[in-house]
Amino acid sequence: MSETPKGPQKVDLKRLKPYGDIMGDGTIQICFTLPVEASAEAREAAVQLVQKMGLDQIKVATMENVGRGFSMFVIYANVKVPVDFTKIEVVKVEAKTRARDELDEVIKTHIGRKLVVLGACTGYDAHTVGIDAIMNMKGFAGDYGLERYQWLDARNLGAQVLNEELIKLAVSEKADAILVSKVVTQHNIHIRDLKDLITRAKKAGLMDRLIFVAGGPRVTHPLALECGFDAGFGVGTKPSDVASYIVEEFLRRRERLDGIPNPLRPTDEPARAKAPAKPTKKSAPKTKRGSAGSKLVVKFRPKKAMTTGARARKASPRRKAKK
Ligand code: B12
Repeated sequence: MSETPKGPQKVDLKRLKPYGDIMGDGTIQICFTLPVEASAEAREAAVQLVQKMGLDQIKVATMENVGRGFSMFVIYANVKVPVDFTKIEVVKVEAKTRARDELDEVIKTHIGRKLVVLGACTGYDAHTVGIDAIMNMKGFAGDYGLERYQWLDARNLGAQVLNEELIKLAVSEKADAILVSKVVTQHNIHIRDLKDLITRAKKAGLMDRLIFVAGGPRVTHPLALECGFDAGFGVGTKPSDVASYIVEEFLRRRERLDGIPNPLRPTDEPARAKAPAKPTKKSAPKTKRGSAGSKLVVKFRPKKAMTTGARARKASPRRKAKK
């Protein structure tokens, strides 16, 4: 048993380590399965693996057989290396999550019409649960979906929607935002499909006004930016996070394009000048694909994110058009 520390334990943010029972001890719990029966040899193999991961003070808390020929381990061990928390910067979606009532009120008062939001799971992907969680009336984790908002005209198009169909609908329905769910990531199909949508949107001249939001368990905000989207949301996203972003981004963009003051702009932030007739082309910040970590914090991202290489991507697989 370790001694109970006296007084408040000070966190060293420059040398941040996991917390076990003493500040800075670096204790973590790991769980994995080995494809061998539980035995003294299996235990030793597990310990050696954890040692090779660079951890020390290894304690095997649990070793159990799981099915025939497999053993499952729960191990406590200590991380030796810290991270400097004071140097961490993350590219984040720029929006404060607001309540549904507040957002409805903002749209009603400051926009005066319903914002049209189209949601779809695109390409070959048939995983609708994620986009349903965001769009459907009942919502997700106690948070009502976008269909429940009085001032959002939210339409869930379901699964396997073709990018070209989505673009056509965006034009005919005068959509303000497109929400794309990508769950299957095999062979990076999610990236190809997302980029393909943006290429089509650019050809259709939709990039200035339309807000592009991507989501899915392996989608991160930096990845979405890399694909030319405006924002990306991952695991645990709630509908109100997305609605808040759409409303804020709509108002930011309107200020930039039309010079109409953004009522949600923090008072300490300067107003954005009206955009020139031809917006200057700037690249999106370079980010590490799929990682949350990055050197840049994006305050406002101008509409342009595709790299030259991205244009060389192949078309996404498509389902056959409905008759
Ligand atoms: C249910 C399920 C299915 C169901 C889908 C039913 C349906 N109507 O959706 C069925 C059985 C059809 C299915 C089929 C397949 N599946 Co499946 N499936 C799953 C499973 C078990 C759960 C997914 C889920 O519903 N999650 C719950 C939702 C709420 O979470 P979520 O999607 O992450 O959504 C949240 C966030 O990501 C975010 N979000 C999601 N989308 C969006 C969009 C926007 C705009 C925003 C803002 C946010 C957002 O918000 C949500 C709420 O917080 C996962 C494994 C798992 N445990 O995750 C495998 C999984 C996704 N499936 C997988 C695979 C491989 C397949 C198949 C290819 C299997 C096969 N060989 O046939 C097929 C593919 C079919 C197809 N054409 O797409 C793999 C994908 C691997 C990969 N990364 O590519 C997984 C991970 C299983 C695995 N471990 O192998 N599957």
